[in-house]
Amino acid sequence: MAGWDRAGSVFAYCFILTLCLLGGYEGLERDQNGYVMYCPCMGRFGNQADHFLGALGFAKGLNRTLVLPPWVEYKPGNPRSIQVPFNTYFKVEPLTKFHRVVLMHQFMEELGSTVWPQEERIAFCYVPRHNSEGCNAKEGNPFGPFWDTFGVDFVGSEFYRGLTYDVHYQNMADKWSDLYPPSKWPVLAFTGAPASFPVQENNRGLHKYLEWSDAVLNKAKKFINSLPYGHYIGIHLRNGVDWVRACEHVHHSPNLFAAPQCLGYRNEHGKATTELCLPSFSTIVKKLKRVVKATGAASVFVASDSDHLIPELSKELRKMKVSVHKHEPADPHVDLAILGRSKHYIGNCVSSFSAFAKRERDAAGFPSSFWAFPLEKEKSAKQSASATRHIEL
Ligand code: GFB
Repeated sequence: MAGWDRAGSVFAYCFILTLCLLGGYEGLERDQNGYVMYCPCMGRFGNQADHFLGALGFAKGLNRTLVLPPWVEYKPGNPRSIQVPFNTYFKVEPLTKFHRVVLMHQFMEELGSTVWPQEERIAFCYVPRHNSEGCNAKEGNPFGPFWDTFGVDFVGSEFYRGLTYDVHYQNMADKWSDLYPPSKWPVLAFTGAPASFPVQENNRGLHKYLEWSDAVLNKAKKFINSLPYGHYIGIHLRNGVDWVRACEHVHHSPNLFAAPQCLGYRNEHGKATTELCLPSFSTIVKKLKRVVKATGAASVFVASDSDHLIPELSKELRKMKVSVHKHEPADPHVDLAILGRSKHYIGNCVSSFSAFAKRERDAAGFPSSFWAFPLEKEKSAKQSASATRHIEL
């Protein structure tokens, strides 16, 4: 996917200018209540989407317009992140049903120099970063490339120690407004997302305002139409090497990454297990067969960052006359849109990528479940050892 390059900027500028001349467009009006701006500088798509919902809730709580940041992507071998305009993947209009938003490039082109003059560009962070006295908002990748995309340099730092992003909590929104009134601070520009990870429970429902762009949706629909006639089940297999390594820490992190989506935010439904994070092939086959049987599905769609297990799953489901498919070329957003539209979805509870499809389906009232959940008690090492001895006897 192409980034926000020079040709794109020139084209957009000409397009907006033509609209102004033909349609009497008078440009963006300044929001006197101010703006929230941030760099989605942590993680990949799943993490950024969690943060986006939090930032949307935060901007609403503060009654400031949310500046929609581009999505930050990384290409192997490229030392600088690529910034993909927000509306490449999502429509802007549905978000406005919840709150005021503006695309970042539009804000910078039309209001950047007046609302947020260069000499007033202050970076917000909780505490100083990188052993320095300031936010160092442009230090490292993707921080520098992100702000460079819009020609932003900061002249100072502001630490908001003592304040949190939880505007659902007591009078936190008032505290922000008292300390940073929009008349004096028209733009709160955050070094990272003003949101927690994983997404706070209160903000999960905001997902209903995230609708795929036509470009993503059309690719997903084309693929769905190519599947055999009948229902399909969508499954997410997160099994790349980064994930295998991450799952090794599951016992020390009982609510790792997105795990609260099934375990509860206070581990009400148990602690993360290895099977929950990295389900074995037998766990996958057992659950998949059960769901296929219950729904009468004709096919299975597999989304994966690494091994789709197509031959292995096809073999297991042959007797049930169910075929197994993946989308090519690999495209994370199209994969998610296809998962979001299946008859039933089985995701990985720990993965924030999986969590995106679960939230989209929850908003639409579609059913989903997770690998290895509800939890079965994992055998302790002692029990397994004694079981092995027993078999040997
Ligand atoms: O989205 P994400 O933060 O989810 O990062 P997790 C995983 C990335 O892997 C996605 C790719 O953004 C995609 O680029 N990916 C994962 C996939 N699943 C699929 C898939 O089904 N199809 C395609 N096409 N691509 C965690 C991070 O990833 O992984 C943590 O949250 C950490 O920060 C950990 O990096 C190791 O939550 O799954």
